[in-house]
Amino acid sequence: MSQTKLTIRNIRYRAVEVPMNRPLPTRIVVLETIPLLLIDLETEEGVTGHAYLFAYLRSQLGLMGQLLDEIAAFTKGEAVAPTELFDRLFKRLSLHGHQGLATLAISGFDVACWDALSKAAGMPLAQMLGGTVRPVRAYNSNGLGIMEPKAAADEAVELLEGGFKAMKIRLGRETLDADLRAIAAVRSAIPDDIDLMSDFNQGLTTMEAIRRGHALDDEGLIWIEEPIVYDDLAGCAKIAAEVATPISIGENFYGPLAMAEAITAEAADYMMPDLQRIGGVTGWLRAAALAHGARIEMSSHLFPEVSAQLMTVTPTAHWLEYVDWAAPILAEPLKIADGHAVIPDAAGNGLAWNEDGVAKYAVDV
Ligand code: SMN
Ligand code: MG
Repeated sequence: MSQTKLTIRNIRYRAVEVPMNRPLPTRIVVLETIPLLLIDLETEEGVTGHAYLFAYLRSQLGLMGQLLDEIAAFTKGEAVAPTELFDRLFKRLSLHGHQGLATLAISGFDVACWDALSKAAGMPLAQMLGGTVRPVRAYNSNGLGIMEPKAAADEAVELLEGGFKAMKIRLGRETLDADLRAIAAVRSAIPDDIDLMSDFNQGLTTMEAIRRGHALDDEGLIWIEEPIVYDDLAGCAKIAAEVATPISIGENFYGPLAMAEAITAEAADYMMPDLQRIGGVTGWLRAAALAHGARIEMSSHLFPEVSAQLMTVTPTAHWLEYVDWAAPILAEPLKIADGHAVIPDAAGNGLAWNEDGVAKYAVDV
């Protein structure tokens, strides 16, 4: 049954902390569990929209929940009109600044709104946005943290499962030589036609990034991600100009205008916004238009379930980042076939809760 109009009734949220299949040591932090906030946007018409937010710290979940309470109080009784509400919410929360948790809360709300709309329309989100349900090329990002070469080689072989043709290795060991040895071990363990992305997780200085970048130019990497702190756009631009391997940034853009600034600064060759930082579906669509205008390839960061749907309507879509982190709490974890994400042919954005998993991993915040 399709609904012509939806009215916001309430926002509910629950916190979980799920274990990872493979803990992920990065240059700056070791991830062992994934704290998630599960959002249910309830409407008067009985359609419920879903989204989840990811926090690096469990304590952030409670703060994001408080911001969602504010958003609920502000939008209760309004039509589910995410594009319009997006701008009003940004203005409303501007006193806190546009960056940070407020943007995350707006993004989660926005994703849940679009889910409710596509459910009411009886369409997958991809179709609702004018795209089609089709396989989306993905790279496997479920591992290859900062680890010894032998362990990295073993893990790389595991990451081929699902027919992946690309995977991402985290870099930023004590020495360049240690990174090169890890790359060599991974390369020797997997077929020649597998592409490798890399990620420094902001761990270097500009000059060290240029030095290591030049050495990595012989490695055939698809990209070097976040070599330095995310908001040093001038430093990023310097590295992108010096290093031949494409530089990719974007997971820490808060809202599409942050991406516009990075494009103006020529801060990177590729852009890879993150659904919960760029502003949900609404923010993503605006970012996709910016990337199109600048003729820059755009990849996704985390949130593969909803991002896969969005990649189908992204003119310069490049690579979907695949992680399985939310699988324990999803009724239908995202399927991968032949290295591509399989968008479910069902109404909505693909997120539904596995209540047993949610109960098992529930935490108080
Ligand atoms: C990353 C993201 C989230 C947690 C750890 C590492 C990484 C990535 O930057 O891009 O996957
Ligand atoms: Mg990254």
